Amino acid sequence: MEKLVTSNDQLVYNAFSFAVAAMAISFVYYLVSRSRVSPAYRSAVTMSAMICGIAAYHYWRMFSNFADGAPWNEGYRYADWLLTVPLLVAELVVVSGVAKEKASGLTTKLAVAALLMIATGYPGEIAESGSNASMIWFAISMVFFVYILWNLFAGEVGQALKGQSGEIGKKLNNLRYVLLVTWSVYPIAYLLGDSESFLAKAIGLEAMDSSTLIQVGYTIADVLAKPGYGLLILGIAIARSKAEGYKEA
Ligand code: RET
Repeated sequence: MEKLVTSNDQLVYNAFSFAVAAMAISFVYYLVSRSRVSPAYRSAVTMSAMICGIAAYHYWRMFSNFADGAPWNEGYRYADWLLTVPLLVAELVVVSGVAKEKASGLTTKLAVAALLMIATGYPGEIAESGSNASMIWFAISMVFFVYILWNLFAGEVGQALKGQSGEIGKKLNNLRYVLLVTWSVYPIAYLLGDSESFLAKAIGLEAMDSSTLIQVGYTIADVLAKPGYGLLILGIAIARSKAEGYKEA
């Protein structure tokens, strides 16, 4: 094993170690929390557990990869996102209050968009910094990103949310803003991590260790967007269960 010499390396090492712990314990927490919500919303909590379990595995792989000083494999991160991002949108539909007849079609649309967003981001991520390929794939991936956000704020999910007031309406509104803010970190980190990108140049990041920034940035965003977002989903599922007369086990 090579020594981790710089403070940049230590920062990445610690961030990955923290993420393994956060994801693993959240996996257990969501598994045992299923009985707190009525059967109608259990699939959402199950999906939170799946998301955190998948992430715990991938962060463990990234942590070991990094600690061993092996050549960096960005594929772990994208494999994780490919599995977890469609689940994140699917669990949102479960608690959103979209009519049952519409829910499965909507889940498919959003999950496919999420999949394509990640799949088209990957070739850009591994392309050379500042290359045309890096920016073209970024633009293609952004189209799917914007489509998902559009759906949450104006499309079918947006419409469903409009009709919901009170505590549940407020919680759902918070959920989509948390999604908006945490998900926006990814394309920004992508641009900052590409030291030749217009954004990195504009704020003078060329001289910085951009791979540290991108890895730590993605890690913080992942902890907020998976276990953190899962807490909001659980809160909505509990509120809906109560409103429908379910008694917590
Ligand atoms: C990429 C490539 C560049 C363009 C865009 C991207 C978006 C990534 C997103 C990832 C979300 C991940 C989550 C993970 C888990 O918890 C792929 C960086 C738009 C939005 C929420």
